Amino acid sequence: MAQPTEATLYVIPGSHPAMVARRMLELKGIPYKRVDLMPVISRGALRALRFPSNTVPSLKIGERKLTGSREIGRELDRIRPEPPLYPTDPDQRAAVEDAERWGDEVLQAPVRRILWNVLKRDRAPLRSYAEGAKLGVPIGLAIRTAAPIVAGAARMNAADDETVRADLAALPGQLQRVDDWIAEGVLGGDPPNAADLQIAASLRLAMTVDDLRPALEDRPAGELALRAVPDFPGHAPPVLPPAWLEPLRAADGVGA
Ligand SMILES: N[C@@H](CCC(=O)N[C@@H](CS)C(=O)NCC(=O)O)C(=O)O
Repeated sequence: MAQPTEATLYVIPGSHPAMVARRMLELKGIPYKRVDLMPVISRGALRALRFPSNTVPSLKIGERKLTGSREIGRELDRIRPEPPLYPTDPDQRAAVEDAERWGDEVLQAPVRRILWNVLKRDRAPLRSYAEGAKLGVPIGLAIRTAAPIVAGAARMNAADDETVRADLAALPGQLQRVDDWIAEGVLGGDPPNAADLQIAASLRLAMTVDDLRPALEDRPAGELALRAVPDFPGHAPPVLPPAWLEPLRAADGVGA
């Protein structure tokens, strides 16, 4: 079996799919070098490095270059089968792959939009999301000059008020879906599978946002997030309009 010689993971601080790849590498016991990129600027850097696409996570492992949390999960299972990220039973694997796809294609984007909307309102928490990152410039300078990057990222991710308010209204149904998958045994095993990591990273990022945390923390989805992704840097104090959060308050039982 071919063993990876060297692994380098390209991330953006605070990126939830990048956290998926980090946890996969950790669980597999594969040592790697982490390269932190600034959002927006990351696109040009990854293009110049000739990755298949220009988003994070992107991973160079041995001679292979991969982009995408799901692609990375499959490659890591191929080169280092234990512990498996995908079940061997075909039906169980199909269920895990469905949940993983949903985590990538449905849950990731609204959480990303909510965070950029939050940071557009208050840039101060940016520093906390960059904790431990090496951006090539002093963190304080990177943060002080980040206004155009935050504005650009919010625009590129369509983190406008109308979309984010709709995202918040949809979140309770999405949390219920995760709770249901946990009850069915698709999610929540030990060690976590690829879908656990995919979904937990998004929920864990959501839990760094004070406006969202109460809706997550006392339910199976929140427990999964904390277990599968114990450490996620960042903390954003309340900043969203209270009326936008009413659907979440109803879901967490406060004011229901
Ligand atoms: N669905 C992809 C999403 C990748 C993605 O969109 N990553 C974001 C960071 S969370 C990114 O690279 N954005 C580029 C940018 O902000 O310029 C995956 O799971 O790998």
